[in-house]
Amino acid sequence: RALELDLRAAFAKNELELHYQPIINLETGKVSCFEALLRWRHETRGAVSPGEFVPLAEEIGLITQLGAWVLHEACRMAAQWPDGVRVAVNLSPVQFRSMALISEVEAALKASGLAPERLELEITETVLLRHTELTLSILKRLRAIGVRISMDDFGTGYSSLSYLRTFPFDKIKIDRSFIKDVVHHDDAEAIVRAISSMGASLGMATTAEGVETLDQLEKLRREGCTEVQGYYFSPAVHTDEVLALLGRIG
Ligand code: G
Ligand code: G
Ligand code: MN
Ligand code: NA
Repeated sequence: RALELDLRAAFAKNELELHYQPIINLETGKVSCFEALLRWRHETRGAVSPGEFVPLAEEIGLITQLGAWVLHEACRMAAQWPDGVRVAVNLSPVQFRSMALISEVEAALKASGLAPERLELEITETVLLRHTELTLSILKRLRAIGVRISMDDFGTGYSSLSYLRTFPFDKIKIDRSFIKDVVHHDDAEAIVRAISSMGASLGMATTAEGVETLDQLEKLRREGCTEVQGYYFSPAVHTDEVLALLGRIG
């Protein structure tokens, strides 16, 4: 398949980039973290979404190498940011099929000199769906290194709640489908409130994803979310723009 060959070539030629989207702590009003998001500008197709090429990379067995590159690159960049600012990296379920993930994380931290506390790893519940025992032991080892673990896209799967009992996540990222409706739909608002309060009881931070308007932001603050992320503040930006953005948002 053409796209498969192009993806392999793009990776080999170092044409994939990481962009960084700020996450704002509502207590301090400052950027606490940047989420690293893959970007690929194809010569003729233009921008190809990671929603399209990440599943392809998983299918063709490229995700292990690509995931390792993402970890190294994200840690290398974050090591140049101010100390209080962390970086969040998305992990694919495929990366959890082997213990090698642990040594990749250790290698990325060592090579960059980034403190483990400044690295957050985002996983979706798909990761916990299969190979649960292996996954849990990997998560525990990662936690022992000192990195933080976030549950991404929370609320979209069919047993999200049970996973909060299986593993003590540091953070819950509330899926943007709930945030989209939080202003005009009482049920979405009630769900966001319940997740925030549950997070607080369990000692987990709660990040609202996909915040696009001031109305949403104010509602989320009232409902007790601890962090917000979305186009209202900024889309993911090129690495060269990170420091300027920190100057603007704080
Ligand atoms: O940035 P965007 O909304 O287009 O991302 C689409 C999807 O691709 C999201 O689910 C996001 O988590 C995923 N994604 C982006 N970058 C990475 C990455 O570095 N690794 C993995 N595994 N997924 C990523
Ligand atoms: O699954 P994950 O949460 O990692 O995916 C992040 C995706 O969400 C990225 O593709 C990113 O571009 C997208 N995104 C980030 N902020 C917003 C937003 O405010 N609105 C919408 N619609 N998408 C967003
Ligand atoms: Mn994510
Ligand atoms: Na998400």
